[in-house]
Amino acid sequence: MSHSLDSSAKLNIAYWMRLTRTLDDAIMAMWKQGRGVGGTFSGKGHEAISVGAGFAMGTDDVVAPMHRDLGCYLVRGLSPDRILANQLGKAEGVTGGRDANLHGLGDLSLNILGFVSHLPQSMPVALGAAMAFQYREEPRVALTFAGDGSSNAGLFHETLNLAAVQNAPLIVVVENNQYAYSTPIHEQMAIDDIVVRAAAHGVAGEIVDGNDVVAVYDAVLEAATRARRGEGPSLIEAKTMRMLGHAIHDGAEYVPRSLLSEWKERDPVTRWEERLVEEGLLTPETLARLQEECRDEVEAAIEYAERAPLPDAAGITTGVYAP
Ligand SMILES: Cc1ncc(C[n+]2csc(CCOP(=O)(O)OP(=O)(O)O)c2C)c(N)n1
Ligand SMILES: [Mg+2]
Repeated sequence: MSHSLDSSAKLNIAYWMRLTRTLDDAIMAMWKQGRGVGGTFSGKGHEAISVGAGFAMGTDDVVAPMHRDLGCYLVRGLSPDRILANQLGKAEGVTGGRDANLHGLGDLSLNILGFVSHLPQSMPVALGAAMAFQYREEPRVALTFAGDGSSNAGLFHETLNLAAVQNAPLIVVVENNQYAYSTPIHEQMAIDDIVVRAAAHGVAGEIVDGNDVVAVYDAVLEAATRARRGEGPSLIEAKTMRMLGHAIHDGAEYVPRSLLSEWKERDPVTRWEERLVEEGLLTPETLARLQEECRDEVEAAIEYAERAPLPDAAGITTGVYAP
């Protein structure tokens, strides 16, 4: 258990985890009600990873989250208003209505690199940022994420290899959620642990319980400390479960229900809340209030985003062609 988290940080983490879950649930409900635009992804089950990893980064560090990392965007300062406005294709969304999804959800003023695509196209971009920090002798780190499926792609290996050769301050959190779309992990690879791929490239590797926010936070913080000392890249395999389908259109009928109920017992959000109640940092009453605050914040964001204007059609070519 981390000694670097004081009571207020622990409560902060509880807030970010609950806000992430509440926003995620709201997005799923809106899309099912026909109030969404295009497709969307859920990160249900991934909250300890996205919040824990994001929380371990300094504000000067760069993060390149992916489609299951709503928590990381929130922790880094992208408000639910802006996220929802983007998801609904509104002018005030992060991409100005260009992409009504989690793709492109970046804001360089917050040191968030926009998500390029899965499999894992953000990884070499994050490595580029890490190499720039190293070149300028800045004590900054780049954090990015990849899925289990992504870890089979060439780009994953090329990026790890170059990161190791360059001794770059890069942290890759592999979100091993047991499935890549409908393909279970044992049909994707002949190894039990993805972390062995770190050793193959000369990168430090560690496995963590991806449903334990402090385990993720500790591992990422330690990797960042090592990277700042010039000790190079790290890969952290966070084992978890994708609790819904690949995206909103996918009912995940191919996932055994027993697997889901097994993982539900280890739900990262309620697990952390229960732990704080046990520690006496939350009472059932203060916990209920925190959950209500998150609901109110998400409700307000939905109202804002649904009322926000669509982009002006006259500007449709702006930002599309290089000047
Ligand atoms: C080159 C390419 N092929 C296919 C896809 C479609 N695709 C998007 S995500 C995905 C699976 C990703 O699985 P994983 O890396 O395990 O991440 P998860 O979605 O489980 O978090 C696929 C096949 C894509 N984005 N890019
Ligand atoms: Mg996966």
